[in-house]
Amino acid sequence: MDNQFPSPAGSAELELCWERLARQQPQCGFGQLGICCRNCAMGPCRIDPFGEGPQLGVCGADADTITARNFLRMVAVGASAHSDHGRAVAETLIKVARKEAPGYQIRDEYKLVKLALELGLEPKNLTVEELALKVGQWAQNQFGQQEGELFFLRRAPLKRYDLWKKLGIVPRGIDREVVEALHRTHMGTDQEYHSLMSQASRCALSDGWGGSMIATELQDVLFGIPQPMVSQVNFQVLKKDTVNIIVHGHEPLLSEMIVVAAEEPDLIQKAREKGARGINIAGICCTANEILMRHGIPLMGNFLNQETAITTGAVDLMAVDIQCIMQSLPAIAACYHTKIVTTSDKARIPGAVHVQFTEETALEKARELVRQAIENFGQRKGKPVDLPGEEVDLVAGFSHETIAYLLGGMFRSSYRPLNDNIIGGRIRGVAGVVGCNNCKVEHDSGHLTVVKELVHNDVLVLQTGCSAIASARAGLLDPVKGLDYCGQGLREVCEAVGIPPVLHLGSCVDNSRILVAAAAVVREGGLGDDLSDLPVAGAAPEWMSEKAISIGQYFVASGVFTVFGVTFPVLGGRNLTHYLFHEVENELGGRWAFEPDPKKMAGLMLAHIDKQRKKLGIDKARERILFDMAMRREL
Ligand code: SF4
Ligand code: MSK
Repeated sequence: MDNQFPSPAGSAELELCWERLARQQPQCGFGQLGICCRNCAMGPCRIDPFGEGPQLGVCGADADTITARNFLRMVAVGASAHSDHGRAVAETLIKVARKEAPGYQIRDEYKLVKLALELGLEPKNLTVEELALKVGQWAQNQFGQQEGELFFLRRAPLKRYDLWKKLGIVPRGIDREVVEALHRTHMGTDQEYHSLMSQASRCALSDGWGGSMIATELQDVLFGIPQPMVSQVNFQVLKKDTVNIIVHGHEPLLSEMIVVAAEEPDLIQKAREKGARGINIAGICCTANEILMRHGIPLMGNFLNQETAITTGAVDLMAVDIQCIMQSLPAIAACYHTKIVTTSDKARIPGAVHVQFTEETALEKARELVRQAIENFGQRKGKPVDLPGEEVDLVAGFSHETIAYLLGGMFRSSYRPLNDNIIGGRIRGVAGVVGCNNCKVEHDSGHLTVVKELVHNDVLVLQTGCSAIASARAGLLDPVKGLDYCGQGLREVCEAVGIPPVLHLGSCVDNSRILVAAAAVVREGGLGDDLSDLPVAGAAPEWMSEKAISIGQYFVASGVFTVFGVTFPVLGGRNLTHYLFHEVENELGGRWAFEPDPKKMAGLMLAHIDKQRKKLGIDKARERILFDMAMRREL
């Protein structure tokens, strides 16, 4: 519960999330265990976890049903958030194709054509716009599709796809699975926890291999496939003498335009006239990750930095879009000069200024926001600015395509070197460490303990979201400094290829890149024929969002061992907990685990990776060969 930052520059009385958490104590134990239900007006009902009080709700629902319904609702909300993000990108692509979105362009025609060919479209004789329209409309249809199956499921290994079919959990359409999840949790509908969990898998798969994947793919088409680039992270990326704009949330649609507007000479001139050296943009949360990956815009911080960013006194305007935005921001900003601007009709906050973003007027609105920030710079009027810490260098921008290029080269891009190094034992396994901050845990400490322990034990770590920002701040995304944390085997590979031991793959929707990369590793051969055969594990050490539950469930349903820290939302349903932590592995090949101690969490992941290596017959120590220059060149 530590706030590692200095007290706010403007007011000693200001309450931040840590103080509000303290005021919430003691938090409801029934809620923490997932055994309260308010799904109908005969409730709210709660189950006594000690077995002495009521064991059934008024309708007869037991602890497993109640926890399963609550869990499924979390998956549905998480999947809807990611997928609605994907829908917005599809709509933008369509508007760009119809020339209704001035300011945007299709930056990656190569990815558009590649995607079109995968979809079975014939790009020949079509203009880029005509092709983009077809791809955008295809994506839109994936949301409303009523029958059949989502297209991207076929990117999974055949064995996995067949398993999903056999289990009857193939998602039909994205919206349909979210709606059915909500329907099943209505009072008196699905009251069998296995059945509810099947829908949790189907709904979560419609996120990971559906809505999130659509968001990632189409953002790459519109804004370009990320390429590795150098940037910085920390409070120091804000500058005392520039107009500072923070973009925060998840969608890159408006922030891309803010980046364009901030480079326009007349706006820079205006900023200078106000006494600023220039216009500076920095990001928080996943909007930050999106524009970091494609423009190298620096990271101010992650989820738990959104309030402390304002308390630096250096933020002239914070533009927020959707998800993970605290309602407290306008109240905190009121103690400073910062202007909080909401930009999505889906995410309004009392006390914030609202500037409605539309694709048709995006650049115009972006300029308006930059102008407001410039005006507001004048309101600082010599008030104290406190920028703690140091700027830390990082390299980000690792899409699944660029990882293949880096490993295999532009002309034979391939995951073969990765597979060979896993088989040879230089790389023990691969871990996805993702997810939020949670103020119940010391800021970033869960992420950093897990990641450092993994790389020390030769596990290559793939990251997204706020977890990646935590590692960036600790220097783990620096290809030189990051090596200090590595075991010898991982270090040799990272040195040879020139990558950090922790690869930043992007925002929360970009967890879909991890799925695609894992499928490519299976396809490359030598490590089994399903995702569940791989020596890989997933973790969200400091999760807080319902989106994390959806991500966890689609990882588990894709065959991945997945550990969450902080708390786990079904612990009051004993049978359900046993099912998710143990039995489900027999069906899906993946399973959940809960471990609040990050060191032990890493231990569980390493034990799983070793178990997988043994099953694959690659657990025997091989003779260690140090790479000479010729071998490095070959790699
Ligand atoms: Fe209680 Fe059942 Fe209504 Fe839930 S659905 S509030 S358990 S009566
Ligand atoms: S922003 S979902 S706090 S990772 Fe994607 Fe961070 Fe979690 Fe939001």
